[in-house]
Amino acid sequence: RAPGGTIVIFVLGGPGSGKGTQCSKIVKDFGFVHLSAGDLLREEQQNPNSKDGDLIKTYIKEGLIVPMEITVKLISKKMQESKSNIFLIDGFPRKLDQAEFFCKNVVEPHFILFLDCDKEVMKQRLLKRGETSGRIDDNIETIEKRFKVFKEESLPVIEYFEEKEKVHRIPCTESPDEVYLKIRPLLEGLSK
Ligand code: UP5
Ligand code: MG
Repeated sequence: RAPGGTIVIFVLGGPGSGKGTQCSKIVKDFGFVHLSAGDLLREEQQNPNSKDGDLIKTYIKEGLIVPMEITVKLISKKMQESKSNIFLIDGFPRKLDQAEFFCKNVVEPHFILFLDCDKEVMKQRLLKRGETSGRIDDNIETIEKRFKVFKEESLPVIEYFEEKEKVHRIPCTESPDEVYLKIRPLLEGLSK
């Protein structure tokens, strides 16, 4: 537990691995605050007063990682505004420098949930979701780019935290409920 009592859990995994789905289940049972970096960026992109909207849109459409100043600012603001002290940060950090920056300047994570999912399974989930999601990155061209960026830029983040012995690897090709059964016990000891 960091000074001030803040607990941060990073929920990481490839595109479509089920980060959002599992975080919703955790919120329902434990009441932690769920901060999806992707959702925060999409919200900012749609804010007409934001100067970063066009940039965010371009990066998301290309499956690229938005410069971290923008993302860290959005996450930190939500953390400061919250009365809660246990946060699930979903889909961030996505790059080694982001992980190092956040650990040094915001807080060290309590642990990492790494949703480890087969690429073909993730691809089928995203294509299916793309039929109705309206997300500009749920198309086959962008999905392939997201996989490449995940492998090249985001997997090193998992390795970085593995060296610190902070990673719980959760296989997640089974149903959402079955995956959640493996996650739930890891959270039971944490109190608000
Ligand atoms: N589904 C989920 N679990 C299932 C299961 N066990 N069995 C069967 N189906 C399952 O799930 C995806 C779909 O699969 C859903 O239809 C779900 O019902 C089904 P979801 O829970 O949404 O998976 P998630 O891992 O959250 O997938 P998401 O698409 O959100 O992951 P990404 O990491 O690709 O997207 P994110 O929103 O985090 O980021 C989008 C973009 O924003 C990035 O590509 C990047 O451009 C930008 N970004 C940054 O630049 N910086 C950041 O820090 C974060 C994002
Ligand atoms: Mg998500």
